[in-house]
Amino acid sequence: MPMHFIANAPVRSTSGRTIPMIDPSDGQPFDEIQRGTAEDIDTAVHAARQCYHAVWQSMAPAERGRLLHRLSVKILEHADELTALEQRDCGKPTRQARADAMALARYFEFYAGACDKFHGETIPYPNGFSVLTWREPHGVTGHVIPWNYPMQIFGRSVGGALAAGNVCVVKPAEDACLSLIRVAQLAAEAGFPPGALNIVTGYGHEVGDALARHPGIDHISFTGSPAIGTLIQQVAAERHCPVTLELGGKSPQIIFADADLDAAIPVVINAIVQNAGQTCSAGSRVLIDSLIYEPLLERLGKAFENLRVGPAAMDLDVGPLIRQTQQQRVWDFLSDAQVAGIPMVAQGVVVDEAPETGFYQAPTLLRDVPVQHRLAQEEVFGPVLSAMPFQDEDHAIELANATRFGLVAGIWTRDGGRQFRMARRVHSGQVFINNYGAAGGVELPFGGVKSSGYGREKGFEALYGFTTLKTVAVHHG
Ligand code: TXE
Repeated sequence: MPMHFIANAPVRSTSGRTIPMIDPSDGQPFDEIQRGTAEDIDTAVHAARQCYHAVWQSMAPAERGRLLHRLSVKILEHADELTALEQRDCGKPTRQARADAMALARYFEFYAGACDKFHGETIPYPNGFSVLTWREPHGVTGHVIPWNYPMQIFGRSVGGALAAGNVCVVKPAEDACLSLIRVAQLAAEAGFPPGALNIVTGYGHEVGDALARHPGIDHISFTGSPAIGTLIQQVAAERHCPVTLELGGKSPQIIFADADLDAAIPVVINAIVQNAGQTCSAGSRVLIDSLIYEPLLERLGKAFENLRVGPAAMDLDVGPLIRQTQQQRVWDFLSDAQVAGIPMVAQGVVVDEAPETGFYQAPTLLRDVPVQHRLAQEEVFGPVLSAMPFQDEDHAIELANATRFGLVAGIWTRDGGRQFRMARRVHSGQVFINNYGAAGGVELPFGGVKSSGYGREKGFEALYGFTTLKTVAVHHG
């Protein structure tokens, strides 16, 4: 049975209780994880702190980099196993789960190289002073990981934190954590000292909350819902603990009449059906130039009808949703759409082989979605794309910015001036022009504005968030 992983050893929860793991493809339990407690978090934080003071803090950055690189290699060596774990846990089609394992390895490869290349500055200063800045790790960082991309979000968050010189306590989501327990074991095999990377599983309101409240946690990185992000922020504020929040979005794909539609269509579809739409950066709104609204909707509709949904192992276009409550959430949005008279353009097909007990949802394209409707305002976190027409650039920007979120925007146009005008005016942390996601490169800083959160992970930029700056002024006469 999977255990917590603390100080390089499997640890049973002090609760003596477990949580069943459910396979989203058939809705059946297939394993159990530890139902952690505040006491378990305390044990992990102490192990981390001891490691930080005894070993990690004094380790040469290049040596830390070698450890991260060895972990990256181990992940590649175990890519099939990690793919299978993630697939079972999350219901991901094989290609997606494998891509996630590869991305995880790449994060550790990237951050391995960053360890000994991140440093402070000297500042020109008069009157016999030398002034310099040191980039210092926070110490023990806490990471609350969601279930939609466990390996990827672990890689971007924990990879950056370790590279910056922190040690980590990780609380994966209760729905999907098997791959991360395995990665922590691999880290131990790679030579990580006991306590550098610790995993405590369990429910958010129990271990997640205990992690956020623990005085031994010096920084919290949270990816999840806006509601829990707010809670974490409040809890952290009580002891002025810095927080990085990534809280999802309602990201627009803006398509002008002069766009290369052959290029745009598959990307627009993938941006909403990848991982069954359970992606923080999902392109869940498509804003279409009124000049091409009808013909483009027709083409998108045909593409939706060709999408096939089924069990993860069948490796179709779309797998199941993570759990029944998530399926119910998507159904609620769709029934609200029906009540509001929002027209459905097309739906994909759930294949006959999909067990009735699995959490399947056919990808759905809706049109003329009113900008104030919750379908245009809230994250569905399912394969539901809302289309709406715009008249000109101003109107497109008005619609694009009319939500409380600001994570990603896609802009499709051949007009160079318009590309930059739109990119400047749209409220988002990332803008992709004539693409969406830039193939997810780990080098690209990622994060949001407004209710999508703040702070950046991925890329070199993440290292700023995972460190604090100390200014040192020396007077030498
Ligand atoms: O998220 P939660 P849920 C959005 C998405 C989805 C909705 C609900 O719209 O439909 O959130 O999903 C931990 N203190 N996103 O309910 O609860 C929890 O155990 C500390 C967007 O699954 O926010 C898990 O590890 N931690 C998103 C993590 O928070 C707590 C990814 C996320 O769970 C906690 C996931 C607490 N009190 C959902 N309560 C994205 N940005 O990608 C829960 N958790």
